[in-house]
Amino acid sequence: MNAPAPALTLVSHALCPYVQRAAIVLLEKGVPFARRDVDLAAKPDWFLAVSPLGKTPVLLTEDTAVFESAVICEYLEETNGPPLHPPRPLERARHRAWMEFGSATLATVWGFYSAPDAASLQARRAELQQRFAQLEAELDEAGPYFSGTRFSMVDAVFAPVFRYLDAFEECGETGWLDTLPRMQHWRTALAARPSAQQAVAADYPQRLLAFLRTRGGELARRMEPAQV
Ligand SMILES: N[C@@H](CCC(=O)N[C@@H](CS)C(=O)NCC(=O)O)C(=O)O
Repeated sequence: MNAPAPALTLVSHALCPYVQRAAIVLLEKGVPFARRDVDLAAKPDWFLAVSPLGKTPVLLTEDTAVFESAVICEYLEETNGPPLHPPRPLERARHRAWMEFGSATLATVWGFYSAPDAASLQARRAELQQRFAQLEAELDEAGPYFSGTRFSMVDAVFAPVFRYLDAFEECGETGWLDTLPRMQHWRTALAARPSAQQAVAADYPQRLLAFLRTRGGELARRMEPAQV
C-alpha cells in the first residue's frame, strides 16, 4: 500500500535560506511534508493567493496557509515533538531573539553578495564579521551547537547562513571565522547535521554559485568565469 500524501506542503524556492530553516525544523521533528517550488521571478497566482507578502516559505496545512518562516517554525514547535526550544521561558526568549539576529545576518549576507563595488563589498564584509564576532561571544563554550549538545531552533536558522560562506570561499572571499573557534566548531557541526544536509537539493552549491554570478555586483566580477 502507498503511504498517504503528507498533510503539509512547504512552498519553497531552491535557494531560499528561510525555506531551509522551516525544512530543517520539519526534518528534525520527523514530520512528513511535500515541497512545491515556486519561480519567484514569475510568481504564479496560486502562490500570491497563499503568500500575502509574495515570499517563500509558506506552509500549506489542511486548514490554512502559514507564512513567515519564524511563525512556521513556532507553529511546528507547538504541534510536534521533540521540542527544539529550551524549556525555561527566559532561555526560550533568548533563543527567539537570536533567531531574529539570524534574519538580520541574512540581510547582511544579501548586502554582501549584492554589493555594487569593492568599497561596499568591504563594508558589508566588515558588518558580517562583526555579527560573527557577536555570535562567538554568545555561543556555548563546549558546543557544538548554539547552546550545547542539544540542537535548537537557532541552529536551524544559522545552518543556511554558514552555507553562504562555502560559496563565498569559492569566490575567493576566505578567512571568515579564522579568529572565531566556537563559530568554526558550530559551522562544522551544522554542516554534518542530516537535517541541514537534506534541507537543500544535491545541486544547491552549483545553483547558488550560478545565482551569485547573476547578481552582477563586485562579488560576481571576482568569480572565475563559468565552466561550460
Ligand atoms: N521574513 C520572511 C523572509 C522570506 C524571504 O525574504 N523570502 C525570499 C526568498 S529567500 C522571497 O520570497 N523573496 C521574494 C520577494 O521578496 O519578492 C521569512 O522569514 O519568511
